[in-house]
Amino acid sequence: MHSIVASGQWEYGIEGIGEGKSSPGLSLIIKSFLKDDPRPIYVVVNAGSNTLAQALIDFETRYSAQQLDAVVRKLRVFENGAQDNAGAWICSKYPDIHWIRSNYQTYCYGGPMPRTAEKLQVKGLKKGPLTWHPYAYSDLGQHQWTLEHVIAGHGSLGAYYPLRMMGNRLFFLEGGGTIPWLGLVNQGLYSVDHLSWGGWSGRFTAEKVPNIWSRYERIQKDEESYGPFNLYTEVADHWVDPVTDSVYHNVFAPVYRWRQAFFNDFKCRMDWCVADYNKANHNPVAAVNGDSEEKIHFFQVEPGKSIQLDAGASSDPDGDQITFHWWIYQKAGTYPDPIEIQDYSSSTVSLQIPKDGLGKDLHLILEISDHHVIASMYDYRRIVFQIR
Ligand SMILES: [Ca+2]
Repeated sequence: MHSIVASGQWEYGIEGIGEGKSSPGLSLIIKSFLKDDPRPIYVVVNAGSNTLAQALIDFETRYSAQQLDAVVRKLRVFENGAQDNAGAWICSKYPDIHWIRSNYQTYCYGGPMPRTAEKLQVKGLKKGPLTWHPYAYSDLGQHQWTLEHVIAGHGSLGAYYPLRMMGNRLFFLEGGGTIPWLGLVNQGLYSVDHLSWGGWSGRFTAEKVPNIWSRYERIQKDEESYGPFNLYTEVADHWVDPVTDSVYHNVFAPVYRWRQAFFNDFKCRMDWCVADYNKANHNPVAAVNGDSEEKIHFFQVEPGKSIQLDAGASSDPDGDQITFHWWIYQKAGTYPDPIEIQDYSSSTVSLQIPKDGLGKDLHLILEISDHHVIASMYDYRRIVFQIR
């Protein structure tokens, strides 16, 4: 662990960068810039991005403009909460950078805090869907769930799981930095290069938008002095919780809609730390028309065409029974009207491509879950119909 973990800049914010202000963290970042590897470089920023800022300016002084440009284009940065002024500074100085700023969704792993919900005028169920049964709908209830399923009896890794304490008070379940990585768990559902499609990391704008400020006023004041900057920012979903029929229409819903699945995933995966294979649950594997590769499927279709898809080759490594659920992720696509699916809970599905859909895209999600005594685990495939 010590070879891949290092401290970043010693001071806070942009004041902490400049010539000669080195840190072990920035050396690690530059090492990743220099790797001969065509894949994107994912960076999750928790708290502050000034180590990344210093890495970029150091790289700029030591390497060519072309090398810098290639690095900037490889980066996929997910900034949690814009907690220092370096994010806007980087976006203003390096406008081609792929920068995702989440001021709110990223806190929806177990939250948000009630005061955040109030600030955004989110009424009703402020903590989102209750996914930590049978414990209370409270911060304490979440921590009791974590104690049972993560911290106690799950080996040394589970025992390290931190309690989110401020002073002597418990707050919602710790998950800082988790949401940005969660999307990558489902390569058949999520694409970091198509943020408006949504997934376990939430849902964002399809294009960059200007001057999305930090939620912290003190930081916003600094950001205003850097000049314009553009980044991807979070968007709202409409979602009805199938368990309670509670209706959510807010910026938290793109994460809430997956929360039962990722809480179950967390619970089952923690068993893998200590249990024999046949005593634990494992994810089912979805298949579309016999193809079980974990990927997003694309089909070019004509308007008005009738489509059939078959998920019958989906399987479960534990031999569990599988439930099928096909649904249209309307906001992920560009066709504006709702489309009804008749056989939505069958292993095969029929879909009528709308006659007026020319030029639009339609996102069908195949969601499968297993029946297991520990908890249901999920798998997904996104099918993108390009109506041409
Ligand atoms: Ca299973």
